[in-house]
Amino acid sequence: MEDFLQRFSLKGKTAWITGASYGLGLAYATAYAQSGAKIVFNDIKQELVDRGLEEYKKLGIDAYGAVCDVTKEDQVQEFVKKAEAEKGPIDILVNNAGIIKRIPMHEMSVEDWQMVVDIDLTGPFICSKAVLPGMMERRSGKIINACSMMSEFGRETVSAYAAAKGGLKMLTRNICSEYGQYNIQCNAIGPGYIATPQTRPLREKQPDGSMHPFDRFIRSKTPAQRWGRTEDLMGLAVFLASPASDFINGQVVYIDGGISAYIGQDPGNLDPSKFADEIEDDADVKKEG
Ligand code: NAP
Ligand code: GCO
Repeated sequence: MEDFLQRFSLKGKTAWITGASYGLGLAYATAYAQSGAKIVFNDIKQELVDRGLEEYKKLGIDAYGAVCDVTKEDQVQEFVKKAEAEKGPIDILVNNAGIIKRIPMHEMSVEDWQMVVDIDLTGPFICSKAVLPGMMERRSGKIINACSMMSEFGRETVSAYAAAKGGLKMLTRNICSEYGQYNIQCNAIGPGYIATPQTRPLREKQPDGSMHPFDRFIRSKTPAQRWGRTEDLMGLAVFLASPASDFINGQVVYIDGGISAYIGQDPGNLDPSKFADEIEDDADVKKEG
């Protein structure tokens, strides 16, 4: 029998992670590079791509990066053509790019709703459609979608995001159903609450120095009583991109510190002195609330 651990290797593969200048995308790309893959990534503006290239260079990763808006099919098709010319056929796609808008639904504009759905749901459709023909021809491919707790649960102010991430769960299942016959696996990572720029507004200290109410709330719902760290997700990302997961298809794998299994406790019972330290990368990246 082959060396079992080789099944977790990405040696000789090319991985495209969308929106990977920082945050979870940067973590996935770093894990993939350290597992042997070549890296291509896009982001929405040149300054982010430049930031990403700088980060990858510091990590010793020779990545290809370019500006590409995942909601624009012409930009995506052009990106794939150039990226594959640089780094070879794309074997692994991680539909990571995403945004959230936290606005009460009755106050949310159609434009804001549409922007979230376009990026978080239509973007993965457009990017997956761009790489599927090559994967079908080679009879091999991995598509990994960025689902969320909001693929299963709702909460106030995130209607567009929850609808998009719920839809992304079903798109994951449908790509599995339609392309499994070509040895293409489509699964999703379902992170809990992870310390990145996207969630920083939910953790920031109050003007009086006290904990953000949501910070206290989410720790009372997490058995580990801590936010996730980007490195907590790297192992699962590599597993779902590797031959070791070839018989897993159409699944959302939740990596949430136990939130989805736990009814939670009274936030007032928490003892902040017992909290594990938060490690938040990308502190220079600012995000709206
Ligand atoms: P993030 O910090 O906001 O990073 C998302 C990246 O995608 C940013 O670089 C962003 O650029 C880029 N992007 C946005 N719109 C784009 C577009 N149209 N085309 C190309 N790139 C675009 O998010 P994150 O926390 O790393 O999360 C990454 C993914 O995981 C997202 O899909 C998110 O919904 C999902 N997720 C996150 C968590 C969490 O707790 N952090 C949990 C579950 C799921 P800008 O800087 O311009 O926005
Ligand atoms: C929010 C958060 C969440 C996380 C993540 C949870 O406002 O509730 O931003 O949506 O980003 O999706 O899994």
